[in-house]
Amino acid sequence: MAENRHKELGLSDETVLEMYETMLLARRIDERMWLLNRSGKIPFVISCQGQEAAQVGAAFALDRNKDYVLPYYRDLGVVLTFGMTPKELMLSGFAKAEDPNSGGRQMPGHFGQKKNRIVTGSSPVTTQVPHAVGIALAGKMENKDLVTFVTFGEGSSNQGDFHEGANFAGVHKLPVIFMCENNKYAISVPIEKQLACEKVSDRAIGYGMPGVTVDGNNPLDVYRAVKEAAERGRRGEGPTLIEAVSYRLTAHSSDDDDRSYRSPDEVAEAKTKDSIITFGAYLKETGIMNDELEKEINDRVMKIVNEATDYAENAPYADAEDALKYVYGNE
Ligand SMILES: Cc1ncc(C[n+]2csc(CCOP(=O)(O)OP(=O)(O)O)c2C)c(N)n1
Ligand SMILES: [Mg+2]
Repeated sequence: MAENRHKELGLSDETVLEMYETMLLARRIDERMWLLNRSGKIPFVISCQGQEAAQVGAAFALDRNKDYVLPYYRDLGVVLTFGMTPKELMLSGFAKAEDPNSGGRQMPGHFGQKKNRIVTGSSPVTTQVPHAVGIALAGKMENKDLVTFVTFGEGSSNQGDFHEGANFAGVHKLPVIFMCENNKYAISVPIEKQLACEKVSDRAIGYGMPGVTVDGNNPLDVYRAVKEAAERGRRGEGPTLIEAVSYRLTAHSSDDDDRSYRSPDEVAEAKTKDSIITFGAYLKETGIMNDELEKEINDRVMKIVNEATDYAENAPYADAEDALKYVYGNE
């Protein structure tokens, strides 16, 4: 990364440190969830590991008081930036009553929090895409200054929902940012077996919108692309497709064994490009962070993760009758 690239983007030293801390927080929450899963305490984990830079870089480029995010299951970095707390995420992991995402009734990764304009999604992949297009249409009809930001995996970019949503947004010039988090796999299927075109961003031309591919391990590259897309959307010029390329550093989920379809060497090679390491190195090269500050940040993050874990583990489960809530529109 070039020296002080963040300054060229108008980002202060404090803001890039905040980005780094959010990325690290997402990583440490995720790592804790795996430990809790493997010790039998939480039922399921689906990781953000390897995608934090794309998620946090993107979310920092949005307006956290106006814009709507429609995240997919890996987007810990997006929801943390938009105001969901580590405690709330742990409550979801432990499936406790206080979980704001579903009151403890959903699998983790189904993020939703009305007050922070994090729109809840469904388990079938890509359903969030037409939802994002619909919210952008509503915003346009009501003359609201908002953009919607929706993410999905590269495998999910083959679903009809993506193509229908992208086409509608292109035709009606809606302020939607489509961000594909290309982590090179859809469970066991590698990218070469998913797409016949070279890049996911190549698909944009078919829907009359710009398409860009950026390094998903570099939060500043993603920030710039999303910032430009948001400005374009606010000017009424329509949607943008961004492909953020990174790598999934964990198995697909806690129920998957990735050793059956990819080599440990490939994963080890990807780990050398891990954004937690490379962005940390950038902050050190530019003199913004030293070893002491790095330790201070890590200690602060671990304290937050420990407190969130203890709180959620000891929190009560929902009452059985709560299963009937939010089903018939009277709550
Ligand atoms: C419509 C639909 N088909 C299949 C699944 C099962 N499934 C869940 S995640 C996933 C892989 C998606 O891959 P990708 O879009 O690349 O996202 P990633 O998990 O790699 O981030 C599949 C096939 C599903 N949830 N919904
Ligand atoms: Mg994928």
